[in-house]
Amino acid sequence: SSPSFFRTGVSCFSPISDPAAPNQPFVIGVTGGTASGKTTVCDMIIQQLHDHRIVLVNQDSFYRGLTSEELKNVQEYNFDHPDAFDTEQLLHCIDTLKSGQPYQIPIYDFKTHQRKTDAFRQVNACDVIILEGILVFHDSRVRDLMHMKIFVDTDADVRLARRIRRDTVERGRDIDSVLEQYAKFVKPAFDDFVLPSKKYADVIIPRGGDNHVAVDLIVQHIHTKLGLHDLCKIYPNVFLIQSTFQI
Ligand code: UZR
Ligand code: MG
Repeated sequence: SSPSFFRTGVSCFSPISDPAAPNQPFVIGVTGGTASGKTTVCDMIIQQLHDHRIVLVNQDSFYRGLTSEELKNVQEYNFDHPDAFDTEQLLHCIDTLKSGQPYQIPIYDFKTHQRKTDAFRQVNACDVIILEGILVFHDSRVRDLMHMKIFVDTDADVRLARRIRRDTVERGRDIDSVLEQYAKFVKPAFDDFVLPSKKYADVIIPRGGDNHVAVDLIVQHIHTKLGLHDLCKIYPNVFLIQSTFQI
């Protein structure tokens, strides 16, 4: 009997090593409650992955602009509900980037609750897409585009304190309106939509951006995946080969 070699039928790893689409970017989803440190965690990941082409897509960019009717009653508008986002457009954005095409991401203004009509952020082909936002795990079609799902888990009191500071300093709001909106919309939507989406996470990061160990581990994992990904790009037809002996 002579040794025979055969293909296991599995390439380097799935799903981005799918030989039909060897150049697809690695998609990471990052969610968590408002002001949990999502953006900080994304920035830390991006800093450590400096040798790869990374695009950060923020779900906030896909807020629908409010109509003049909605603007008249803005304190009644629920920005924390999944319907506040244009999810079809977000899906189109990620699909376009996955196919290697550039995409013009809208620019949303938190002060006017409108999209800029004359400006976009152009993003180009990349190795990694990080999709960040309070409700990026809500829609199964968006979830299904992700290869890695991260939930940033920060205590509600810490988040509220940060939210007050951010909304007053950066988003031109007064404390009373922030607290009212928090009680009326932000907290209920967290309980109804954000927290239940934690079950889809592959990784849960306690304490958000303060957790350097968690971010290091995540970055190591992405490096491993991208290393294999690069090999798949160079040798798209090389499959894992296993030797067996036939008797
Ligand atoms: P992050 N938001 C506003 O306050 N104004 C807007 O025009 C659009 C969104 C808030 C939104 C949500 N809710 O809690 C938060 N409210 O932005 C999401 N109320 O942003 O993920 O950075 O916390
Ligand atoms: Mg943020």
